[in-house]
Amino acid sequence: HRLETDLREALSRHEFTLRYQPQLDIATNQVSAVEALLRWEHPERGEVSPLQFIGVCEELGLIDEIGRFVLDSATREASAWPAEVKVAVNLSAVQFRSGRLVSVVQAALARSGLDPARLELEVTESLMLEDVAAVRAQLLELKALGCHISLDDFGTGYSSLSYIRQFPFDRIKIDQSFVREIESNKDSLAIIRAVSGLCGSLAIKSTAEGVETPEQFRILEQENCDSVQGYLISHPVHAHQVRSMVDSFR
Ligand code: G
Ligand code: G
Ligand code: MN
Ligand code: NA
Repeated sequence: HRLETDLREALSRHEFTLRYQPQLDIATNQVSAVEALLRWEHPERGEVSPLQFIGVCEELGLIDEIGRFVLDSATREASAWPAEVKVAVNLSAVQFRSGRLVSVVQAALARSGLDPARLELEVTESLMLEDVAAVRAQLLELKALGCHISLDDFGTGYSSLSYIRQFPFDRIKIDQSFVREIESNKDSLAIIRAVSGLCGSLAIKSTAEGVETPEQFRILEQENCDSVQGYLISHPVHAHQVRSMVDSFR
C-alpha cells in the first residue's frame, strides 16, 4: 500500500504541520481561539488536505499517532501565545476507541505547560456512532482536566437533541453549509436561528463557520451567534503568524 508507506514516512520525516484559523468573538471583536488545521507538506504533491488522508489514517490505525502529534504540537505552539487565546484541536471519533485519549491529552498539557482551560477539543456527530457510554465517560474526564468540548460541523451528521443533553458540550460550531446559504435559503437562516436560540437557552456558546462575507457576518451578529470563523476573518495562518494576526484585531 503506497499511501500507507508514504504516511508512515511522512510522520518520521516531520512532513505534517499545523495551520491556525481564528475565531472572532462578536461581542468583544477579539480573537478568542484559533483552530489547528492539519496539513501534509508533501515533497512532490505540495500541501495535502486532511480530507485526503485522515480517513485513510483511521483505516490504517495511524490516527492515534497523528492525533498525538497534533495535540503535542498545538499545545506547545499555543503556550507561546497571549493567554486569552485558546487553541481548538479536531479529534477523530476513532481516537476514542483505544481508551488512551485522556492520558494523551494529559501528557500534551503537562509537556507544554498549557493551561487546560485554553484547550478546546472539537468532536463531530460521528462520535454518536461509537460506544456512547465510553465516549461520554472520556468527555467527562477531559472536562475534569479543565478542557472545553465543542461539537463541530453541527447539522451535517447524526444530530440529535438527546446527545446535546447527554454530552457536556461547551460550544456548538454551526456547519459552513448553513452559513453559505444564509442569504439565499430561508430554511438555512431558520436553522441557524434555531440552533443559536438553543445554544442561548442551554448556555452553550455558538460559532458559525465558513463566514466569507460582511453580509453573512451582519446576519450572524443579528442572530446572536457568539463567534465567527471563516475567510472573512482570516485564512488559516502559520504558528509564527498567530501573534500578529491576534494583535491586528486589538
Ligand atoms: O483545513 P481543512 O479545510 O482542509 O480541513 C478539512 C477537514 O479536516 C475538516 O473536516 C477538519 O475538521 C479536518 N481536520 C483538520 N485538521 C485535523 C486534525 O488535526 N485532526 C482531524 N481528525 N481532523 C482534522
Ligand atoms: O470540519 P472543520 O470545521 O474542522 O473544517 C474546517 C474547514 O473549513 C477547514 O478545511 C478550513 O480550511 C475550511 N474553511 C475555513 N474557513 C472557510 C471559509 O470561509 N470558507 C470555506 N469554503 N472553507 C473554510
Ligand atoms: Mn473543526
Ligand atoms: Na466544522
